[in-house]
Formats: sequence, structure tokens, C-alpha cells
Amino acid sequence: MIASASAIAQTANPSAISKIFNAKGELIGTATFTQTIAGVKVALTVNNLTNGEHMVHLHENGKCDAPDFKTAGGHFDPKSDQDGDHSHMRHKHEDYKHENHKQKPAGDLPNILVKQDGTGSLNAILPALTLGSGNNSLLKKGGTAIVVHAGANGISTIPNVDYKTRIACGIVNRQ
Ligand SMILES: [Cu+2]
Repeated sequence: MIASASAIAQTANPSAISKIFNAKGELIGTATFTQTIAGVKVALTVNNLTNGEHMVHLHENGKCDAPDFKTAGGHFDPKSDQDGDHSHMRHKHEDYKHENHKQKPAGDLPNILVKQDGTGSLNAILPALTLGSGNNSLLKKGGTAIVVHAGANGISTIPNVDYKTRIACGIVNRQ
């Protein structure tokens, strides 16, 4: 993951990268993260995925253990998770429909639309997150991961696989 031979010079803005792997360990995508004034800019490209809409989120642990990627934990949502045991705990990740949720978690990206040829791309800004040193950083202690799900809006792109199933995961690394 360390871009040792990278010719990319240190830029003024911190940046990060994530190589995204499916349950078989195949590389299916890359996400880059750049700090901007407006938040963290995310550029995601994927290939070899099933045609259709997929949910994509930042998850709270920098872990991606195949095949189910449960070790990535729930959604990365640092503000709401700051004190862990208030009574109105948020629903567990994926127990609700994002599209109906008023305050979606800080690390939720828009769905990515994968084309017939298995490729897709997405650009978005995460305004509540940073690449800095706070607990709302994608590079916080313990890390974060980007997770791609089998579908979105209750519709799976894979027959007989629940739409919420985690199908690919990538750990966010400092670049
Ligand atoms: Cu997710």
C-alpha cells in the first residue's frame, strides 16, 4: 500500500488512497481522497462489478477481512459516535434505508452506478470529514475503510444476494 516508488510529490493538501478488493482478493477499484476547504474530496473508480446501483460508505475500522468484511465495522459517523452509550443509539449500519434517513452518516457516499461493462466512477465531497488529526479524520487511529455493497435502495445487483451484503472493501491509507 505504501507508494514507495511514487513520483507524486508531497502536495500542500493531505491525500489518501484506498485499493479496493473483492471477497476473492481481486483488485476491483481505487479511491483517492484529497483534503479541500469544503471537505474530503473522494474520487472512486471500480471495475468488474455487477451492473446497477451500489451503496458505498466509509466504515469505522481500517480493516477489510474477506469474505464478509464485517471487521470494517459500522458506518463511519464520528459525531454521533462520540459518546458510545446514549439510549437512542443509532441503528446498526444497514438496518435502515439511507434514502429515508434525514441525517445520513458523515461517511456515506452517493450510490455508485456500475455500467454493463462492470465499470463505474463517482466523485463526491464529504463535508464533515477530514484527512487531518481529529477523530473525524479518515486517517484516525484505527483507520477507516471504504465498503461497496451488493446493491442500493433495496435492490440487489446480484441474484440471491441481499443488497446490503458487503462485496468489496479497501483500507484508507495515507499517501
Ligand atoms: Cu456500508
